[in-house]
Amino acid sequence: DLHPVRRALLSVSDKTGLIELGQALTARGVELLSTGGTAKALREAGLEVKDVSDVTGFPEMMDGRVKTLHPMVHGGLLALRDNDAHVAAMNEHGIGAIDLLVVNLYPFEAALARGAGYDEMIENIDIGGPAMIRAASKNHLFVNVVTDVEDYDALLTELDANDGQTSYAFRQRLSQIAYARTAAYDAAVSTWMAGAIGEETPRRRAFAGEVKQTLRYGENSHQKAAFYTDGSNRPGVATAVQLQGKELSYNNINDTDAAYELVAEFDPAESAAVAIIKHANPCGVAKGASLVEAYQKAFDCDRTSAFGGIVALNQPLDAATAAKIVEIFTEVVIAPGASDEAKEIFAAKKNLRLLLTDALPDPRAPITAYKQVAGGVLVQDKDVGYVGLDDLKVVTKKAPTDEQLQDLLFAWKVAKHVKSNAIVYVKDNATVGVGAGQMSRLDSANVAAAKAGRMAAELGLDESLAKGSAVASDAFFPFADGLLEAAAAGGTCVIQPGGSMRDDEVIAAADEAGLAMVFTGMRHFRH
Ligand code: 93A
Repeated sequence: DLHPVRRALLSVSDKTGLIELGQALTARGVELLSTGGTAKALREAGLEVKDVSDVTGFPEMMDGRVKTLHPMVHGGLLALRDNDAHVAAMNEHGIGAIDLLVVNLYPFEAALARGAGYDEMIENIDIGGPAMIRAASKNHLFVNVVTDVEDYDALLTELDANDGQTSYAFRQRLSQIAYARTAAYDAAVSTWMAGAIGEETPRRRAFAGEVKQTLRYGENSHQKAAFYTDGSNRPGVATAVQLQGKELSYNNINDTDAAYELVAEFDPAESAAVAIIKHANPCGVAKGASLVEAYQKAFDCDRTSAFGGIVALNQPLDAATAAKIVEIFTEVVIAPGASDEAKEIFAAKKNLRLLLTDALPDPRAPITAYKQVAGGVLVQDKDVGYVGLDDLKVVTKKAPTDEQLQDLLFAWKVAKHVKSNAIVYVKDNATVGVGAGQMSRLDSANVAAAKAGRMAAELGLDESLAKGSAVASDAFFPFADGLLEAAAAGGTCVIQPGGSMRDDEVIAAADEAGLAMVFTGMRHFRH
């Protein structure tokens, strides 16, 4: 199954490593063919190279739209070398076999990232490149196809190990990688178009992704895993720059994303905010007059869980906050920037990972979300639902005060980021109890209350942190029990979607308990 490489076609937009590869192939006696820009670069480096236009007998035309789309090229890539009829056709038409194709495509994703206009995006859609890649990939019985600069070395190693030949298994691997590349490329085009034409329903979407990082393992050590960017270049964990600390793990990335998307709900121009996350759920979220105050308040919600947590800030990390954070063990900190002084403080903590972005994630950006199920994939719009003061409907005799309204809306924003069933107690713009992921709403209310009580004891306070708190429930209370549990824990006002068959019962119970309650008309399930 070894097959020699005698003739190669090189056509690359990204010329990284091209000269070295051209030299290495020439040194191994491989004849080089190339398209315009690639040939020019090779020639300027003193290498001998034949123009594809000389092979096809056609000049590159129509602004380069037609360069390699020709039987002299595609016949050379697709012909089965052990098939008499194919060989006869090659001889009849003077088609030379191409044993190696090296292509990287027009930089569509880079054009997208820099926000190029419609016409420029269209011109960046490569046609000839993918056509050749697909042809070469199909014919991997004989042909090698390299689509990633990172694979140049592997190709040369394979050639040297096999006296200028490659193995079938090697060509199969290259082929598989190549199809992943063209699939991701077309997915990027389709995803871009969906946005460009305002097609917002998540129908007929392809997944566009490029491996950013091969992870050591997945959620557990026996699971293989990788981290993909989606080509959108949106601010967030996928595009953050890591300044220090060990490589991020799968769970780190998941938790960091949860933390950053939550904290981004709070406008940095209005106030500083901090979210601390454990196992993708917040164990403390707070706004503050300063970042360090917000951190302290978030930390005081659940100091036990905050240990080894992931911290997200909605403002650039400053020295005071950095000094406070390093007092306990923290896995990751992510922020929209950091001061030099803050960076210096972190530098002393080698294991602490610091991730910085230029901007916060946009909590309203329309994004498609995927979830795998056995035999299928569920696709939906990301939950970018937003509830403001004007959307609230007071349903109890008692109306919330302005301060209570602030806390209710704060609690609501947090609840959106807590796994259902979510119950969140908030006081003075800080969570004081979070009940996440229980199978009954009553249990979540209990968990949140228990945490608020335990933390109060730890802080040496006589009454639960939840005393006088605002309570958010991500979905309606189906019965009065959960609501009454929240009232018993110290809740004085409630925010919930409403819409239960028993709303009347629940409202009556709220009135009886002296609670003020508002309905949002929107729920935030998160499963
Ligand atoms: O415009 S194309 O779709 N038409 C083609 O026939 C074609 N053949 C190769 N683009 C085409 N290519 C692409 O040109 C390659 O995929 C590569 O990205 C680029 C290399 O052009 P140059 O060698 O002129 O820099």
